[in-house]
Amino acid sequence: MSTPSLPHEPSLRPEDLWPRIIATARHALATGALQPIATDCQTLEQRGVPFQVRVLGRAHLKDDRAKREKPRAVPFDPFENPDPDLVVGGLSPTHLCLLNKFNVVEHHLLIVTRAFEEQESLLTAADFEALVLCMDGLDGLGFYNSGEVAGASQPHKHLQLIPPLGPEGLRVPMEKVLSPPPARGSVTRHPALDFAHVMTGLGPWEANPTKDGARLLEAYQSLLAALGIGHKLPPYNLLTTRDWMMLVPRAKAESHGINVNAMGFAGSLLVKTQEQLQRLQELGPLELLRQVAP
Ligand code: B4P
Repeated sequence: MSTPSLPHEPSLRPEDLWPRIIATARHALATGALQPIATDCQTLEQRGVPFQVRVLGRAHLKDDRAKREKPRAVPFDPFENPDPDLVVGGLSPTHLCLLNKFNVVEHHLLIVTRAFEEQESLLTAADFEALVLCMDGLDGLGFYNSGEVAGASQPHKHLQLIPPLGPEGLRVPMEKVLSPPPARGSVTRHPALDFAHVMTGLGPWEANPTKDGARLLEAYQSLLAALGIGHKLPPYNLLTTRDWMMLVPRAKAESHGINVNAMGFAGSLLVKTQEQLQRLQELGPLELLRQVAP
């Protein structure tokens, strides 16, 4: 276990986050540290959800990368000593904010622990406080893929945050059917969504990282309790905005060759080929989500 040897610079302030993201991304593109993955984006509407389906321009996903990269004697942890060109800034004594090196969505953030922690471990007050520090500056979707079956490829603990995907100013396509969010403290299932999930409302955002972090932690614990999950965690995806939180327990990593991570349940899917796109059109996105989270 080691801590990145980055200087403990003053923590990022919410108002500085967006300009820092833009400046870091510009620099990281110039140095080649940032390697965006090009996709074509199409809309596939089902039951009122305008799913965004991104179709890969070239082989670049984890399966393809693994085939091309030389095997390493010791597994490589990209978050142990992150590339300084990708570091947006320090968030707290325990967490850093980085750019996702292989981003599909622009300005995709990773919120990683400075010291190694398992991706499968329970999320803590410190994790949520770091996440809300970023959500204060960027009102998007925060998410967590816990376990390989839930889409995680890196075992070092990392939450993720993406800017609003739309359409029409929505944070994510799924918000088209999720608003208004449930009341704070009430745990529900959305009747139009067939995949396994529970969700809750978060009440008004206070722009106070300690209070908002505590509220997110309380919501997360209530969702785990509603599913009867104790300390032995199954693979799951957690999705959160400033207004609502959803937890999806996972049975399978993929169906019909299409991998699904938390973004799928937000209404954004990624396919590798035109054949997969056609399969998805025949099946319908909600059926794909049901098959990986029955
Ligand atoms: P994980 O939780 O472990 O995995 P993931 O987001 O599902 O991405 P994965 O790595 O499995 O990517 P995939 O090929 O399927 O997150 C780890 C993150 O760390 C990844 O985002 C990875 O890119 C990033 N990372 C790896 N090495 C890094 C380094 N040295 N420095 C900084 N970051 C590093 O998919 C490729 C890309 O497509 C990923 O960015 C993923 O987020 C994105 N993507 C997957 N599904 C998507 C969807 N439905 N819509 C839009 N984008 C999607």
